[in-house]
Amino acid sequence: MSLRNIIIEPDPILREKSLPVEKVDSDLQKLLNEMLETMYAAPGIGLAAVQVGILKRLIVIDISKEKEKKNPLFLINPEITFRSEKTSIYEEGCLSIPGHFAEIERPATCHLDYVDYNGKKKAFKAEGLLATCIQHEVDHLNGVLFIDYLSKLKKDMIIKKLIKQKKELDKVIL
Ligand code: GNR
Ligand code: NI
Repeated sequence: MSLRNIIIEPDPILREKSLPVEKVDSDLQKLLNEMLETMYAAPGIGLAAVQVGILKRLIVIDISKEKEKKNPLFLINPEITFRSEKTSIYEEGCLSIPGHFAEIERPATCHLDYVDYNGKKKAFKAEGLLATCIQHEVDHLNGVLFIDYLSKLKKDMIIKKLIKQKKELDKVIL
């Protein structure tokens, strides 16, 4: 099992729209498993394929707490079919925007159609942190990041810091 590298903003790949998956085969399942291990290692509660440089509509999520049993979700071609009027606010972070967090308001509940790990069409209703996480991940598949919901001033400040961090990293590696 190999871990994948997580792409950090700013990177044009993160702004691309991911493409639907045509079929679920063992290569795709291997990628999903590597995404899950990469997410657990980070650690994070969700990961979209684009964050490891693959423009496919694939998401892994596990919002279980440390002491609880793991509860991985593999979501292929996820489509949000309903968003509630009622909203909720969560402090969001993103593995592609390390070290930055912000309160983001989103629909409190959503309904999701998707294809599961075995290629079967499924649907469920989500609320709470799961609903927020699903919307955060589906945004990734459309090239959207949580900082896009902040004021231009806050967003620019975060991007500036990320660019600086990348430059510092380059120095260390050289
Ligand atoms: O690890 C993550 N935590 C998180 C917290 C609140 C709302 C969304 C998330 S997703 C994030 C991992 C990530 O970047 N997924 O794309
Ligand atoms: Ni993210």
